Amino acid sequence: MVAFTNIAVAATAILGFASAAPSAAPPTGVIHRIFAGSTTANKGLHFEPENVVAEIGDLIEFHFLPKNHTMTQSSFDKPCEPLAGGIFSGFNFQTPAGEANNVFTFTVQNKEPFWYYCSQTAGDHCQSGMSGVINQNFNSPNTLTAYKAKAVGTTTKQPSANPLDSQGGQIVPNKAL
Ligand SMILES: *[C@@H]1O[C@H](CO)[C@@H](O)[C@H](O)[C@H]1NC(C)=O
Ligand SMILES: [Cu+2]
Repeated sequence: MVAFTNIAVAATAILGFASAAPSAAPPTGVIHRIFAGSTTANKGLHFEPENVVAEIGDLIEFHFLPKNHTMTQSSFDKPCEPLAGGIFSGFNFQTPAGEANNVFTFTVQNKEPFWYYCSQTAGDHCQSGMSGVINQNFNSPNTLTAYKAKAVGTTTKQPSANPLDSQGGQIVPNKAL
């Protein structure tokens, strides 16, 4: 059991090195704050701002509003489905009122469009339009509007067996509180 765990850890380390390491890009110092949830738009099922342009090395910081949202990376082609190895906040940010105590952050590693959604199934958040994009290609038909249209009628899939498991980013205290 111990040996197996060690092998798993080593494999993760090697994979992390072979692909883009999460902290590879030198930080620019620019922070983009995105709110998961809303007090005004779409009955709360909304990321604000939902369409962000960011540079490599910029920090993305998700702040969570009521009640129980996630940030889950997907592909454009499969809305409401986690991207294998993608970034996931986990269900770690429940809050009855105001911002959650922690935020979820990661650094932008490339200029490829980064599609994401909320994987809360109670209330079908993704199908209801709770999705967003970082670095949409504005010359492509792959728009956020198209993503949302495609999301309708899908079934949300969860990224992992344990809903609290996050990956690809960091859970850190919310300095805005
Ligand atoms: C938040 O939602 C997830 C997924 O539906 C669920 O597993 C978890 O228990 C919820 N947390 C709270 C505090 O309601
Ligand atoms: Cu949500």
